[in-house]
Amino acid sequence: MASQPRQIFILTGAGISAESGLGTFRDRGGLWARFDPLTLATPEAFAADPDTVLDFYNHRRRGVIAAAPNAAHAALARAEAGLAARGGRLFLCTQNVDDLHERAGSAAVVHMHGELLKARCTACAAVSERRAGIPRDDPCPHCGAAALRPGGGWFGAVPQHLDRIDAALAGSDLFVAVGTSGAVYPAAGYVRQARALGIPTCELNLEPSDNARIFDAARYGPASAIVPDYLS
Ligand code: BV8
Repeated sequence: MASQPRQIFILTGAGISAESGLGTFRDRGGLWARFDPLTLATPEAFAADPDTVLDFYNHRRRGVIAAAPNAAHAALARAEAGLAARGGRLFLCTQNVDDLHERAGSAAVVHMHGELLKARCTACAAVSERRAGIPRDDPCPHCGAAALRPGGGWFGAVPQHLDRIDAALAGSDLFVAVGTSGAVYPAAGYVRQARALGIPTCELNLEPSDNARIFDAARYGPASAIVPDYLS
């Protein structure tokens, strides 16, 4: 990594969890190659067929619980602690809905697309921990309404923490994207935002993403190898 930046903005996608056994979305055999996101990952899909959507997310939740963080997750956790010890900051923004960053030791993780191991109440908007599945008509622990939905962010739903993410990006001196195809907005637009602010950018990915030509630098290979190497 270049001279020691003090404020690093890290955006992660499904590729960082691929070697932990969690599928990606748009690779060959990826989730959206097998399932239609518009029938599973939108508010309309849940309204039309809540049982199918709950089954889909309950199945993925079991996969997350069975998975383990890999060396890329661990390297980011170490880098967060190392930067903080030097008075810097690593801002970790993830599109992922798994908890592998937290289980690897990252203390501050911003889940802009929500979290699979949480449930959101469509009646009172409360978010509750939910490691087990969400049975149909399970009452919300806050208001009692039978209105729980999976905690993952859906297409057409406004991602979370957008203002906080924009502020962190504006204050960064390095932007690094890890394991993301650059296909989904507004996350896919952050590299352009960084460039417009004069912030150096780097892509760490298995192969060039949709946004590859926008990055100043890149390293390609499996995240478990290139992320620890890049951050060392
Ligand atoms: C919204 C649900 C309104 C959770 C997902 C412009 C601006 C704003 C919005 C839009 C816009 N244009 C279009 C939109 C609408 C839409 C969108 O972007 N559509 C796309 C398809 C065109 N966006 C939305 O609907 C978003 N909300 O717009 O609200 C708004 C917005 C802003 C302000 C006000 C209002 C909501 C998007 C959330 C979608 N949710 N899933 C779930 O079920 O998990 S989609 C899915 O895509 C996941 O969330 C995932 O996180 C996200 C991104 O995918 P990636 O993580 O990049 O994964 P992918 O498989 O694509 O790529 C994997 C990469 O890893 C590859 O590059 C691969 O090479 C690499 N890789 C693989 N193995 C490895 C590896 N790299 C390293 N090592 C390896 N071993």
